[in-house]
Amino acid sequence: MAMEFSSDVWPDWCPGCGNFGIFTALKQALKEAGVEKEKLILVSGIGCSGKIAHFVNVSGVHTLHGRAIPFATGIKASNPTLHVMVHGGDGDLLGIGMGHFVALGRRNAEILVVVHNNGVYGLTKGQASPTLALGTKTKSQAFPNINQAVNPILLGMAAGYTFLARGYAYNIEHLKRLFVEGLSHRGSGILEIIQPCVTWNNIVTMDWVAQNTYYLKDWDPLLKDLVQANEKKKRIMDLENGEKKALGVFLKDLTKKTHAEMVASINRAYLEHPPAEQNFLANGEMPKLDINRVLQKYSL
Ligand SMILES: Cc1ncc(C[n+]2csc(CCOP(=O)(O)OP(=O)(O)O)c2C)c(N)n1
Ligand code: SF4
Ligand SMILES: [Mg+2]
Repeated sequence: MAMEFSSDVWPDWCPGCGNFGIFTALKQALKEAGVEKEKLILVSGIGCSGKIAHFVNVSGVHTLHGRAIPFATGIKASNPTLHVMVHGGDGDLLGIGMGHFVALGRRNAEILVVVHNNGVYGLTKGQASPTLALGTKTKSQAFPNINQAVNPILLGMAAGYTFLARGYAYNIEHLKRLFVEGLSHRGSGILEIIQPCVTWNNIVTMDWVAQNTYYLKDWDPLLKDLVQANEKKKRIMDLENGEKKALGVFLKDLTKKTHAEMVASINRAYLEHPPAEQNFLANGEMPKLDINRVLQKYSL
């Protein structure tokens, strides 16, 4: 099932890694949502999480540490008909890439940012990441964490993201629904996923998640009217200040224009003739670039 979205690259995450759950839920969601492979671009950063771009059989870029969002923003801006999603680790998106994380919320470009939140820098052997709670000591740290944690949902809300959700890597059915909803949202979205790292984070385990999370019930994420905005945001802050972490869709804000609509408001030709469909002329002629030579040079 959903095998058509598996590439022929072997997923080499550690056995039991939460990334497998994310991978499975994503493939099922793409199938259920009827996403055309050719229309989806998956952009990832550097980290264990970033490898997912090789494993999903869609177009993708495995880019630089912290720079997946600007890559994705450029792709979406040059061709607004594409579906674009970003996958990155908590270190990638909220450490080195935090400036870009905030900038995307301000733009409301239609990009879903998937935060693989494992509380550590998994690929580089388990250092504390920006989402690790103050005072936590995982097995690769000499001392408990002395820094306050960043909350991706609250930071995303402050930055202006219009879709906010949190899932859990091992609840594939629930996570699949979050992916489907996030992919259909018209605006910048964050899907934070609690992703156990079985090798380095011995604190956020399946037992920890069972005891410290709950599923949102009777919660309406829709925001259609600016008058309700402050009340809705205050309620999300109250949820996030609770002792346990809520799982589900917090916000689906339909009050803001998308980045593409904003660009079109200052450039009327933009949506009809986006940059990806324009010819690049050099001295009135197409430049003589043989793209096949470039592709041959960099292909395996
Ligand atoms: C510019 C730059 N700085 C540092 C690194 C080293 N580095 C590689 S992955 C990584 C952190 C990975 O942590 P995270 O983003 O949380 O991803 P995870 O491995 O946990 O999925 C770091 C610091 C790098 N590759 N490039
Ligand atoms: S180090 Fe952690 S995050 Fe990386 S593959 Fe292994 S279990 Fe997964
Ligand atoms: Mg991480």
